[in-house]
Amino acid sequence: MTHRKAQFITLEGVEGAGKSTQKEALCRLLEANNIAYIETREPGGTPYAESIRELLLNHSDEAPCAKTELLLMFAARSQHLEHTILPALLKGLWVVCDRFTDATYAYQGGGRELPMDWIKTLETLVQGDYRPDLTLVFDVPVDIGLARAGRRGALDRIESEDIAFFERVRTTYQQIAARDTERVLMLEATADADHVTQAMYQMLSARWGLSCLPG
Ligand code: Z5A
Repeated sequence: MTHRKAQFITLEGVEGAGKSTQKEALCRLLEANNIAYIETREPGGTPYAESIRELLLNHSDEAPCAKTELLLMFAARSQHLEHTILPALLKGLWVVCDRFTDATYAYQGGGRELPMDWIKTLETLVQGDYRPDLTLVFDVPVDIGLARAGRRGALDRIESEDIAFFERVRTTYQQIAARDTERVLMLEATADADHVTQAMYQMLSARWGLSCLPG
């Protein structure tokens, strides 16, 4: 039977893991199953939160320190949750979101090495007990992901970090997936995009009883 309760789905991974590509494929699957949804992203997802995104990602003479970066991620998230995510779910729309709080654990906790309990405290402050229903982590070796992302052109402020930073990000995602197996599904994303899409469709069909699109 098809699962009809509106779901909050997040997509995660290191740069170039293919989140945006697979987000489009996921949306096609929802459409084929007549499921109404919104697409959104973090940081961002409301005009105010998109302004915070610019502050976070643009290069500037004064870069935010790690604590400022962490607080801005949650400031944007608070706005996004209140003005976009929760209203959509209340209307019965599924929410497909490119990154959410797992990215904060991975980038600010893993990458920047800020204490994970700070992130947990802010998560509780901003979200209470609220968590995504499903998180898809696209896992790819850092060098492959960065090579894919690099082909897109100029790198933003966070994309300009070194390899060791992104290795810590990847390891943190792997740890999250190993710990929270009910909510988080990890997909091996080194293969070509169509293979990754088919693996994702099979996982989602099994979870929600959706009809798969033909390959
Ligand atoms: N950030 C943070 O630090 N803390 C937080 O709490 C949050 C975010 C929420 C913005 O993320 C930045 O904010 C991000 C983390 C940080 N920073 N960095 N650095 P974003 O999601 O907006 O941007 P991104 O992570 O840089 O996404 P991305 O580079 O666009 O990656 P992607 O969406 O995973 O990949 P893609 O666009 O689908 O694909 C990239 C290219 O590879 C493209 O040319 C595709 O055609 C190609 N591709 C995709 N899949 C494949 C496969 N399977 N094979 C070959 N080629 C492929």
